Amino acid sequence: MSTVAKDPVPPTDPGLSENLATLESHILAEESRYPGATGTFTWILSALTLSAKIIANKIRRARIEDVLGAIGTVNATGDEQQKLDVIANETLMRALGNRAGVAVLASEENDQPIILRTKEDRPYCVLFDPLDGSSNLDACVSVGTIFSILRHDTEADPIEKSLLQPGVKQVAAGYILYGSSCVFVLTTGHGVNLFVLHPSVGAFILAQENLRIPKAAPSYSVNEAYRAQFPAGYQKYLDWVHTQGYSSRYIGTMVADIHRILVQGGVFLYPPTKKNPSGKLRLMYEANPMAMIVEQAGGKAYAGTEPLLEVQPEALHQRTSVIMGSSAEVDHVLRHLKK
Ligand code: FDP
Repeated sequence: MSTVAKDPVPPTDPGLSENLATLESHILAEESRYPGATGTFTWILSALTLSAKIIANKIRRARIEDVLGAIGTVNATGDEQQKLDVIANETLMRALGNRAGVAVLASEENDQPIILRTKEDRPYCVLFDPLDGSSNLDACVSVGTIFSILRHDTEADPIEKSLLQPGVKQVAAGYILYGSSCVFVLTTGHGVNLFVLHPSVGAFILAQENLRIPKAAPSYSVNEAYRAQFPAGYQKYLDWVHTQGYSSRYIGTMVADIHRILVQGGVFLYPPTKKNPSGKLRLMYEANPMAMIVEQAGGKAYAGTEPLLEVQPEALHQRTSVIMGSSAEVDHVLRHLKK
């Protein structure tokens, strides 16, 4: 008896979700829900996606084009600048600098913010760390770009003060992780969406909507080499996790460590140390945007025992300690800090 061959089922392309959307089309669709929206915000995001594609491309070719290594200068916060830090910074400045909606730009790589215009028709300030984890570049480890978008305060005098708003005031925040794939994670205050760069098409495609961080996962991420310098509560927490069967993961690029935690759960810590008594990470363009994303995904973020997003900044480049991740894991740390 002969068997009748069934029609072959066409294979599903794992790169394509059912409703194909790019980051820009997704934002435009969201914007259409708000009457009176002008599209200004979408243009700012398009400058960020353009920068991300250029930076991703440059990173991929860095060794061939000899743009790895330090350039012998230090940035506004005293870190040694890598060639790619400067390239990424210039790319973002050039892309964002001609967007009509931006009043003030601020970068980790520049001492002073760049004032573009003070008029009310420029509603936003954009702050960024062009290349987080850049000391890892020579070793081909993942790096990232982090950004925070604030509403411009036209009353601020001098205008730089418009930037000094606590993280709760952010209207949007996100990061681009240049890893085994290039992902763009974005929140506009209504959950977190994840887009992946399709390398041949050159577009960020929506891959996951409303990303939620696992509530708990026995994993912690900290540079444990500094343990003896940490305040006692953090040391007690580390003693505790060692008895609980936790695993430890530390990439040394905050964006990559927090991205892993967003997807798999756990907690990221950068406590105060003797060298950095207020913590190492920069509040306004590293900790605040990552905290907004983690909280929008259902996690928690603290600076010591204070909710991170409530910290009132006093200076653009101010540092902070950081505890962020799955809510139950952050609670375990806080419990030990409060003992
Ligand atoms: P980098 O200096 O390479 O830019 O933001 C600073 C940062 O990296 C974070 O990405 C990273 O988590 C941290 O510093 C690593 O610091 P340690 O080497 O002190 O652990």
